[in-house]
Amino acid sequence: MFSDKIQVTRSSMPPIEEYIEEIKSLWDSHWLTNMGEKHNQLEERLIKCLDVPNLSLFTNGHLALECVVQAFNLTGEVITTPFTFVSTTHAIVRNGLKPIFCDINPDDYTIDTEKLERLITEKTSAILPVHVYGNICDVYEIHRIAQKYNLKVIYDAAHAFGVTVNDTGIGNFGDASMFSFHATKVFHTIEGGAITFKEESFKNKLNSIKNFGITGQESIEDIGTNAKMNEFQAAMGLCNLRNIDKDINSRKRVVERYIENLENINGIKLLKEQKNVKSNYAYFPVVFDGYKNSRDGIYELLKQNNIMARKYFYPLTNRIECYKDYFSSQGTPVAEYIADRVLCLPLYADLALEDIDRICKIIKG
Ligand code: T4K
Repeated sequence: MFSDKIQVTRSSMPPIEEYIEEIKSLWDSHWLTNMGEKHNQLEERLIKCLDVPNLSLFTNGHLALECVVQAFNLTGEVITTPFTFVSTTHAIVRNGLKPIFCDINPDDYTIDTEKLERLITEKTSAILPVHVYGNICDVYEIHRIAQKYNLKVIYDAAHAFGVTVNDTGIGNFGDASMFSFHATKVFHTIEGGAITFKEESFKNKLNSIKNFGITGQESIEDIGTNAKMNEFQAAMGLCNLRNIDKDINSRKRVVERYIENLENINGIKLLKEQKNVKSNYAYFPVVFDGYKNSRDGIYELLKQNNIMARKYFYPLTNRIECYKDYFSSQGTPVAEYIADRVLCLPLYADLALEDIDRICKIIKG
């Protein structure tokens, strides 16, 4: 039995002296929020790091998603997937729109583009796919479909910080992408998030919506909200960004160790590397399909040993309680199949390799 609990993840922390140094100037400026100096610095650095043309910071990923959906003035129906964190679906519904659930493909658990087109109706205004676990969607096929039907594309890229495809930052695809900088993410600002987007002029709209719709001291043009990132969050981001390459490399070593331990075992399905994609090693999902023990059995076994693996993403969002009378999960059988069998194993930069070996030993029985 492990003496200390091993959680599914653990926030990376910069050296405390580095954070203190970073926040010192706030005691001089007394400027703590509302698009301050650190906020603006972080925006500039993230534009470079993510290799995107435009970016706007938010207080968390969820509000970023809600705001970008609002900013595009979408109407009617938005096609998405239910194999995600509940935030994706809530962001659509809280904007008064109807989510239409498309199934996922069984290889990387992202939206199945072969099933997508038939869900488009005259009411569809956008597609909101999810780069789940940092696996990227078929961005080229989604682009083709969106062009054909004149639809907006907003990616939920909450898991995809730093991921590239064919050497292009993942935030360059679609009309906009949302990144989460929550404490549990590869890169974090305690709570936080960002929208990356194509059109430069869109920034004014996003900045207005995240700041109550205020566009000048005497003008309020949008029914906005308060979703601004404060200076302490931005300072944490500036520190964490200095260590991000090291962190992602450490995560890679963790993932490689899991693979060494768990590959080629009957009934255990691991994610395959995606072609031409640079991963960020955000999650380590394992699908137990025909294994000697079920997903729920392994979950309990690990828990008895103080290892807190998590069933991301079970239940599907079209099955959760608050939507049970609204949506059916009939149309997403692959998502349902995977949600019943998947378990995310602990993964963070400083997870000890011996701990991984012990976790795998428990799984292998
Ligand atoms: N879209 C997708 C696809 C997402 O996955 C998410 C967030 C969003 C949108 C929305 O973005 P944000 O608004 O969150 O920026 C966690 C996170 O809270 C959530 O951000 C994340 N997805 C989701 C997948 O996971 P829970 O309910 O599992 O969190 P919790 O509190 O159980 O934490 C999990 C483990 O993380 C803990 O056992 C230990 C560790 N942890 C947690 C916290 C809060 C830390 O090490 N430090 C911490 O401060 O949702």
